Amino acid sequence: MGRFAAENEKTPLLKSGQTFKVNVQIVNPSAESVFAGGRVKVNALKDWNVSQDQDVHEIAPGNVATFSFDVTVPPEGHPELYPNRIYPLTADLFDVDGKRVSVTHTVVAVDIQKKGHEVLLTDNWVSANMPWAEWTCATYRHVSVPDAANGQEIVDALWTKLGDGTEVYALQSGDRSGRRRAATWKKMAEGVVEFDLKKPRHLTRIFFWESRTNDRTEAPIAVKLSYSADGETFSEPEECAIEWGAEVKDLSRQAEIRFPAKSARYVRLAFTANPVNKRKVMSLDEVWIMGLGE
Ligand SMILES: [Ca+2]
Repeated sequence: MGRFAAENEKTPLLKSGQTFKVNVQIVNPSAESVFAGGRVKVNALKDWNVSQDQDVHEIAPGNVATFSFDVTVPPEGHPELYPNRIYPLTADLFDVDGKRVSVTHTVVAVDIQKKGHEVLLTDNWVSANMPWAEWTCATYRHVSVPDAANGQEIVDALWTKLGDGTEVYALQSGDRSGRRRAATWKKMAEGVVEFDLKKPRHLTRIFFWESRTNDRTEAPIAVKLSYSADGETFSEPEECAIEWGAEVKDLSRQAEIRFPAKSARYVRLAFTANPVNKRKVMSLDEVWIMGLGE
């Protein structure tokens, strides 16, 4: 699971702001030599408080000396604390000359609640790697019906089928090089999709990623947002300009819209194509709907 760790009985699960004891044992494995002593130090990440290094006295052959340290987890809300992560602790042993002669390490986890924190709700391909994501089984569908007789078409590739049969399409999937993982509307002035978050959620923001193309005019220029609790009655559409960021990352740019405080299960997005695109193509790689964790 990469940098994520499931709860594990061998990994202490701590709370933010909590002070806990770390015992470091120093063993002299020699049958003859006395360890002449030195210092022992415990290290943790920045903003984790660790009690001072300690003097180590002589340790006779085969003997064990134990040292107790206090370590304090950063307070709740610290930006470096994430759910489902592990944090390292190391202990260094220095001899009387200050030379590091031994090191050991362990990891601890911190119980961080997602409740009330902004999380990604749309089960995008990045959700597995984002600490602030919550799996919702969100899906989306195309509301627009292309008029084939006039050359209109929607291209949206099925990327994968999950174990429960949920089909994942382009706006929720991709990879670093995946141009195919974009939805494309051809000869359509507007493209409407409707996300279903499976239950009403408190929404905070929405992020868009443009298609990985060199043609910047394929990106939509505006979106009309409307919301629903039941999928039948929608709020009046609110039009928002999509202001694409200046930075191009992996051939694409990102835009963000902040929702007014809003609770909804269904989010309808009506994208406006850029009229200057010569091929009458609009494409979009990814939609991330953010809301408060539960
Ligand atoms: Ca995509």
